[in-house]
Amino acid sequence: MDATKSKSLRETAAHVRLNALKAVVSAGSGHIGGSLSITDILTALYFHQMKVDVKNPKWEGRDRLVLSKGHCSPALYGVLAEKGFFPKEELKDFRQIDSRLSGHVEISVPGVDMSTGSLGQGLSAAVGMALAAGMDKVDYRVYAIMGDGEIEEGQIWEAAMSAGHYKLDNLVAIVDNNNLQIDGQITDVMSPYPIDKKFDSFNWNTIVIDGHDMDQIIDAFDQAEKTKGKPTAIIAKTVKGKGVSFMENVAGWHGKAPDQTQYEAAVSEIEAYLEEVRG
Ligand SMILES: Cc1ncc(C[n+]2csc(CCOP(=O)(O)OP(=O)(O)O)c2C)c(N)n1
Ligand SMILES: [Mg+2]
Repeated sequence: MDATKSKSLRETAAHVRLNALKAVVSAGSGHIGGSLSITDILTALYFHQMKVDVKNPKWEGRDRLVLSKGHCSPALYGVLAEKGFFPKEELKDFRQIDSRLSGHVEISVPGVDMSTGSLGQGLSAAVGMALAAGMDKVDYRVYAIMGDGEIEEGQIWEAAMSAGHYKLDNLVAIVDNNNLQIDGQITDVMSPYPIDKKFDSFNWNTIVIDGHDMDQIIDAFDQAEKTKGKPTAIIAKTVKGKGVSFMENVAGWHGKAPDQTQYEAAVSEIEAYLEEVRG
């Protein structure tokens, strides 16, 4: 990928981080840690990889995304608003009683392909969509993002088995490997390691990347597209809370909103980063 494109994606990701923070601080609640760990991946998907049409969100030929870790709606709503699926001003109404932007991801929001929030189910939905593409003879790709704690759920592995069995090469699963779940380190709760070998054994193509490096993210999507006869699993090594130093790798920021002072500190840090990227 050329340097200008990579720079522009990094700038966009910073704006998406600001959007996610805005939503969570306005609501006074929400899942910011795991939102910041997938922001770079979501930005690469919506601003580079996926075929979507903001004017026609339900276009049959669009690529689909299932955010299986549906508690991270601030990141998905943040990227969809940045892309223009709905006005950015709506983010301040996140989690309000009359808002369509609820705490977990809802299909009623323009640009959303699947309602999620009950962990463990999203990959099964994505497998169904990927199978449907073949049956309907429509050429689209399906992306599913799961948490590394989430993959402790058994249903994920039934879905993995069926995707391997049906050779769903239009399906890409991304594991947000931030090493933390709600109660702490994934290795202390129920280790899913080695994640790549598990997908490999279900007949998947597996790629391990740094989930904050735009070039590696885009490269992995390219490799997935070139892989025939197998689905691809991208194990993305990430940092929970990425981009806001005091939130990084701290389990306590899983589902907590910053107060006003913390919010302002987070915004200044991201704005300083933006300046740095712009040069
Ligand atoms: C079936 C189900 N069980 C429990 C929860 C509550 N819950 C929400 S987030 C979370 C932790 C998920 O950890 P991980 O998948 O690693 O997410 P991330 O680190 O990306 O936030 C839990 C247990 C849920 N949403 N669904
Ligand atoms: Mg996690």
